[in-house]
Amino acid sequence: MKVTRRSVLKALTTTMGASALTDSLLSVAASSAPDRNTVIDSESAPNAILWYEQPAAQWLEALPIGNGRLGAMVHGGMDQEKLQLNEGTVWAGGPHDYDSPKALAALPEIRRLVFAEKWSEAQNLVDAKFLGRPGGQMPYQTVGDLLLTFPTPALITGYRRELNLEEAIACVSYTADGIHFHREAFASVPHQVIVLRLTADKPGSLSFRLGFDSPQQSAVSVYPGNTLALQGTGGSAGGIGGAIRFAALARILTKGGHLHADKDTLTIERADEVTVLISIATSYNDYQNLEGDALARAQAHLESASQHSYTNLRQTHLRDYQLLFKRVRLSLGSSDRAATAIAANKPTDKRVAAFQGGSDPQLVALHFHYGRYLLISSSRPGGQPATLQGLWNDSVTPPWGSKYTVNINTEMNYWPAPTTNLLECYAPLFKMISELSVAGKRTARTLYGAQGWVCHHNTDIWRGTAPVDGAFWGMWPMGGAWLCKNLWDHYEFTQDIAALKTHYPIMKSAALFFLDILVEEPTHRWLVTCPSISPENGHHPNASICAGPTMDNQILHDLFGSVAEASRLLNTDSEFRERLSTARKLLPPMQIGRQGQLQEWLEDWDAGAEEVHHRHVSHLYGLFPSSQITRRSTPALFDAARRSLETRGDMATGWSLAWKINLWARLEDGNRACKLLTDLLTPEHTAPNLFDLHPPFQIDGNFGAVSGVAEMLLQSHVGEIHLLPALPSVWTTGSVTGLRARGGYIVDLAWKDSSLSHATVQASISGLCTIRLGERVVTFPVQKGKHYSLDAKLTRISD
Ligand code: FUC
Repeated sequence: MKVTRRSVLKALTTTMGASALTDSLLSVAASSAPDRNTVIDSESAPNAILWYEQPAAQWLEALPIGNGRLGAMVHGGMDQEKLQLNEGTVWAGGPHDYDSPKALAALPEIRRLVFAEKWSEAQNLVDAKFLGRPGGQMPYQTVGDLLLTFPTPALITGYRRELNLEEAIACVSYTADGIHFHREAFASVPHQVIVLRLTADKPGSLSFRLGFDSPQQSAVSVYPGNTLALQGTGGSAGGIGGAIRFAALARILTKGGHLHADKDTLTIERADEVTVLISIATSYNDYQNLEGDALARAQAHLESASQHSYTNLRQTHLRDYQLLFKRVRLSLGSSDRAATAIAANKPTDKRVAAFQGGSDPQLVALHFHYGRYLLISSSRPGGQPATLQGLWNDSVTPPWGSKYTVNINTEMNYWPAPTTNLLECYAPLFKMISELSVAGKRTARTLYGAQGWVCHHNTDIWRGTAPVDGAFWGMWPMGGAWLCKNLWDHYEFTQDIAALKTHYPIMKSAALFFLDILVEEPTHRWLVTCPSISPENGHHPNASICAGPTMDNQILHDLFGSVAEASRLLNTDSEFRERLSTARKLLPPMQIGRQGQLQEWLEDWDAGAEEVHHRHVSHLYGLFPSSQITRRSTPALFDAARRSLETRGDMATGWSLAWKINLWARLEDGNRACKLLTDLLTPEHTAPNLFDLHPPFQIDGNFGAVSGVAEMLLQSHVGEIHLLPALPSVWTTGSVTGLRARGGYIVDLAWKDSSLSHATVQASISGLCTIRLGERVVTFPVQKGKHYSLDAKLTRISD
């Protein structure tokens, strides 16, 4: 289909949800297109399609689809199609209490050893008495593969495999022996099934055998109604028996052809069209209860989806998905149109292989849209939060258990949720935080004799909250406190006081824990955590354990501050608010060390630390995601943070690069942020399917990079909306629509020749709006629901 750019944009406005592209921005965006009258091919729009000329030879080339609960990696083979399947509650183990009964008695001695600087002895004692039982948590696991085996064709031409981010549909098409075949697959939220559709341009051409394969303890059988069933149990790990039961059903619906069943396969011959509906469910009710009937649940979804035509399933899926996806549009234009056109017309794997920054800004835009696609596909109300691999994992023993590492990785997964207008995707995270606030109460009581709740550096589907993986990595009591920042962010971005009221008891209980466990350090009498670590970094050889690392103090500054502010907004708990503000004043201040750096620990140990280039940049939490360090309010700390970041160096694993993109954006250095984005998009850190590589695959880098791009274009953490705070010089022309800013705003903006050309702000509450562009700042009153358009000098051009 040939359409003009303007008609594409116009069409988008009709389906957009909370954000609307205004007519004036529409004209700006349209006029910033290479040529207003140029006809572009919507089917190959380079910012929204990943495509390949060959089937996936390995998992990191396959294309992910997901509905937040069901996930599949589509391989697109010609002899055999493989859909590697996931369901978000298929985990190893079962409900379990990890807390060590020996911990509390050992706590005074651990603290004494830390303050006496006997770090090895303190770590050994944590390992012996304080660590979880077992000392590691349970992994997220694959369900298995659905395999479609086709007769081997003699001659294949015109193969193309793609993932269309506008539609959340993965397609495969080719011509075999003169017949054109097409397959498409999507995961539906409204119908809770994965749908695979096969067609050919000649009737009677579709023949294949359908089977399951799984590494789990499982069995395959044939059910009435052309349905194949895989039923099994999640694995055992760390001495905990596998308790989750799952059922995966695949039903074949055909037009024409013959179907027959063997013991564990279904064979279809000479059909005109085939739809395969895949339904998976488990016995998981919640983290303590596995009494659900997996098969009955899977059958219910299958029966209900079977009542709908393929067209109807597809349309319902599109409506649901596009409501979220189309809220945000990013175009980064090009400084060299000819080069971009050539780069953007290449298959995605070849673009990654050739990527060198300025040469293909549209790949950056594609990566941004893909990151939003991955969040929409892996985190939806009713499902589990995005794990280290989102929803997609082909193993029963994935790296780091593909679980939740809450000393950076899970938080990073959700950085783009508010800024890129995907607040609904927060829902599974908020449910998990709520469950952790219950499970973590037991850990607070058992390990610390404290009130409130705690979660250390990892959690799993069983909501383990005790320290795990060894004292050096796991003795960090701040995971729950950091997660609470997301609850406060939600309020800051939405001003939703009703949601804050729901979240407040969880935040308050997290703060209560720290009021109980903070201790006075002997030198300055500051209130500190002890024992703790600055995540995963040793301040001396083999020693990470310490008291009051900078990150802990920064997180507590935020937690105490946000709980106090929430109690004021909700007009409750005035005495508790007083306790919090007294304790907050006694937290250690951020300190600048001998190299002019922001100190990572209470003592100036940075220069002698075990790894000066360590991937974690924990003490820079104060710069991002927090806003305790800013250019205009804390200039000395701002310079010190930059010094620390420079000393750490650029090169690191995927998620660390992604964090640094956000940090350089907050340092208002767009070119440096862009340099790191370029590093992240090269094959060392980005797989052919654009999954971020730790290596191996970890999705946090995808999400962190989306957040980084948003921070380069728009910031809102100091009570003002800062437009284009870190625009790199290679992004000379571009536009973005639908980003969210704190204070309840939605912002569209466009720029040309590296300067703002136009912005639109939509207010969700009435009040005063402050906007910054460079050194220019304007403030004006806004009314709920109204749009305000500004020109290149921030002059209002219409209300
Ligand atoms: C933390 C990081 C590792 C990895 C793991 C999942 O432990 O230090 O690099 O990302 O989480």
